[in-house]
Formats: sequence, structure tokens, C-alpha cells
Amino acid sequence: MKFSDYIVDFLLDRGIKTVFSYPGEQIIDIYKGLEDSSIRNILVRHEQGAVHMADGYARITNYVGVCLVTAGPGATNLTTGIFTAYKDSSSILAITGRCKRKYINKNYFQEITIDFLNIYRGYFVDKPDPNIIVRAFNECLNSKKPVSLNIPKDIGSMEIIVDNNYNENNNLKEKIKIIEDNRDVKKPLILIGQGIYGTLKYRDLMKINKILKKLNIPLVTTFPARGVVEETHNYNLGLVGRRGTPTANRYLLESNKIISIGTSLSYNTIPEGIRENTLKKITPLNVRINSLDDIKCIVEEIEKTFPEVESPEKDTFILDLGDYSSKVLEILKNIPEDSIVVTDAGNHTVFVSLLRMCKLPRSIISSHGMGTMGFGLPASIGVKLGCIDYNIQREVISISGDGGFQMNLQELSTLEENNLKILLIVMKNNKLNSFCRLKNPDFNKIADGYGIDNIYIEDIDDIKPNIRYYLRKNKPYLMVVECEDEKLPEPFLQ
Ligand SMILES: Cc1ncc(C[n+]2csc(CCOP(=O)(O)OP(=O)(O)O)c2C)c(N)n1
Ligand SMILES: [Mg+2]
Repeated sequence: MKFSDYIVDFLLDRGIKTVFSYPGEQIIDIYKGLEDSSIRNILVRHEQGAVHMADGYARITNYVGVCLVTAGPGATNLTTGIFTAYKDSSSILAITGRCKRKYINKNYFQEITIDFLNIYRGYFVDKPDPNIIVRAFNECLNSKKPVSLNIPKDIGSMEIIVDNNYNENNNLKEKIKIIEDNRDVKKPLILIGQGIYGTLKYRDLMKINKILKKLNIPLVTTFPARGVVEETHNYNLGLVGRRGTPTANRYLLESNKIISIGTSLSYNTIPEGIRENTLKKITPLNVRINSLDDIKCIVEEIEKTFPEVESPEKDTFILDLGDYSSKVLEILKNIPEDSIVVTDAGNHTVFVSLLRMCKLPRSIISSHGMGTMGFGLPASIGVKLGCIDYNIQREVISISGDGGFQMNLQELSTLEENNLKILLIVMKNNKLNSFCRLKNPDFNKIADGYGIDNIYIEDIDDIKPNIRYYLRKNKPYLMVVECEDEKLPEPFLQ
């Protein structure tokens, strides 16, 4: 069997249903193999689109997103997306082509080293060895990080070799560290990050809330873990950190013992001003979660060693709404409660975060760690395809600024070609955040050009009927929402 065929068969075997790709000479064998397989091969319009789509796909399915591109410019176009996925711990398997081995380092056409993609891990596939593929895939899935596979053209057409020396370690279960006795702790707090999702299947993500709700101890979450337990639950104080809720942050400051599960303790979560003192109070549980039983085990352990606490009083928080944020709120009020909102980077990201109540995991998908403009549109396409493949019945709503929307605009073509039902909303304030003014094109004409149904909205009252219209149809819809520039509120913690 040809090695390129083996790779396609392997992906199929591991349950990969969709790959995001762009062809080129150095990757054409695998590309053709994909086209001939039952995997859905999404032809993007720019490789950055492919990697953000794979990222969105990985985040919603909690599995692996695969992208496949050619050598040289194909690979360099992945860079921002790979770093975006790395910063937010998203499993992307990035397969890139390379010229034949005899031309490597010889200034051949499109020949460059691909090391820049190996931010977490990368493999140069120098022999047709299936073990490399297996190892890369498993590392990608288990580490929740992007892994790069760079494959020279001549390797793809070779017959596979079987190297029996390699043993995959399937024993993923790690012992959950026993927490010391904390029964005297007066103000315990549980801090939950998206690491709690581990390698669970999407349907199991939906069951974590029931397990965590057994704990009568206040909990707070990082941004990507929002909705792991519904934010209306008494003990869930919501997002903590820079943009966190007043109650979550009050508890973070006042608690004398914090157990963190699956967080990277970034500066967004534990900001500079409180970092030193807060980190001292945190006991991180560094466990790899592979099943709901692992979470049950942690919860039982916490229950045993901590006192129960009365359900906390939550402070109400009222945002002073201007034109921009009122329109964001009107959108959020009118989309179905379980929608997946995918944002770009800018003021709208903060307004969405402040104004949305998250009742389910992955209620907001954003580029948290990297703040990548241009993420939103392609990521929402990946999220939608993930929903289709995994039978996730939730609407996908992409909210972008007028700046970020233009950064991967070409993917409107991918969206239209695949007739994906996504509601695209562009908040048109003719500004890039508070940095500068922005002269915009006619977004509606652009949508017309791509064959996407669209509307221009000035009046807030037109938001609701247009969302209704979209919900009744089975196709993409673009709403360009004119809004006035509005300053962001100051972060709660710096
Ligand atoms: C790729 C990239 N370039 C630059 C930035 C810096 N940046 C952060 S937000 C922003 C402006 C975003 O403007 P827009 O997309 O219109 O969103 P708005 O703030 O108006 O909601 C810029 C330039 C970034 N985050 N990502
Ligand atoms: Mg703007």
C-alpha cells in the first residue's frame, strides 16, 4: 500500500470525517487520496482559512481538526492559525507537503524548512513509517495542541514499512493526585479550565455539569470553560479574571484555598496585579481527563476533603450600554439560547463576553490567548461542519468586527459552496477598536458577489426580525449591523 493511501485510511480509521485543505504539487498524492475517500474534503480559499476551520472543528467536537496544505507558501500561511490553536490548546493535525528528499536544502522550488510549525511538536516524515502518523495523531489528541507532519513528496508514493519496535502507550490513565485534608478551609473555590474536557466526546461534555453540581463549593471558570456548568447555577460564579464577573473575582481574591482543574493559569485568568498572591493559594490538579469517571473521581476527592459551603450571593452587574453594546445584546437576546457564538478579535469580543450568559460548554468560541483577527469567519465554518459531523443541533452565529471580517473574507466562497447555515454578523463601526478609523467596502455587494443572502441594518429594531428570517431558512445569511463606536468598560482586574 502507498504511504499516502495509508495516511488517508488511518484518518478514516480514527474517525476523521472532514479535512480542510488546499492542494499543491508537493501534497497532491494525499490530496487526491482524500478526494477519492469518504472523508469530506473542504477546499478552502486560503490556507489560513483551513487552519482556523480545523481549529473551530476541534474546539466544538473536542476531537482532532485536520488540515492539509502544500510546501512553502501553503505551510507559511498556516502559521498564525497554528499559534492561535497552540495558545488556546486546540488539537490540530497540520499535514504539509515538501519537495522530494533529494532536493531538500538545495534551494528547490518552494523548499523551506517547516520547523516554524513545530511549536509544540512536529515530525519530518523521513520514511514511510505508519508509527510516526499514529504517534503524531495521539499526541495531538492527548496534548490538545497542534502537531505538524511534514511529508516529502517521494515518501508519499513509497510502500509503507512496518516498524515493530514502536509501542504506543495506551495507558492514558494517570492517577488523580490525592488532595490533602482541607476541612478547615473557610473559603474554598474551584477554578475550572477547558482542560476538564480532556479527551471526552462532545456528548460527554454536556454531562460534566451534572457531576460538578454535586459539589457544594463555589466555582469559577476560565473563558474557554464557560458554560461547563450553566452560569445561572447558584454555585457557578462565572468567568474569573481580567474580564470576569465581580462575584467570581471577589471570591478569587477572598478565598484562602483554590483548587484548579485543567487551567493554564494564564494572565487573562490570573492578571498581573493579583498574580503573585493568588498563585500561592492555588493547588493545580494536573490530571489528564479521559472519561467522565475521571471527573467523578476528582469531585469525590474534593467532596471528601473540603467542607460544604453555603451557596454564594451573587452581585448584580449592570453594563452601561451604548449603541454598539445594545446591538450586541439585542443579537444575543434573539438567537437560540444554546447557539454557539464564534467571535473575532475586537470590541465585539468583549461585549459578547460581558453580555452573554453561557448555559452550555462552547457557548462562545474565540481566540482567547492570541486574539487573532480573521479567526471568526473560518472558525465558524469549522464549528458548523463539526456540528454536522457530530449531530450537534446548535445554531452557529459568527460575530465579527468590520476589520477582522475582512481578514479572511475569501472564505465566504467556501461557506457558499458548502451551503452552510451560519448567521454571519458584521458589527460595522468603521473603526479598528480604538486604534484608528477604517474605510469599509460595501459588505452587502461583496456578499452578493459571493452569492450569500444579506441585509444592512441601521435600526436596532430590525435585528430581531432578521434573526427570525435566518432561523427559518437553511442557508447562510449576512447581517451588516451599523453601530457607533463605543469605549470598552475598564477590565475588572488588571
Ligand atoms: C491579526 C491581528 N492584527 C492586529 C490585531 C490588533 N487588534 C486587536 S483588535 C483590533 C481592531 C479590531 O477591529 P474590528 O475587527 O473592526 O473590531 P471592533 O473592535 O470594531 O469590534 C486590532 C487591530 C490583532 N488582534 N490581530
Ligand atoms: Mg470595527
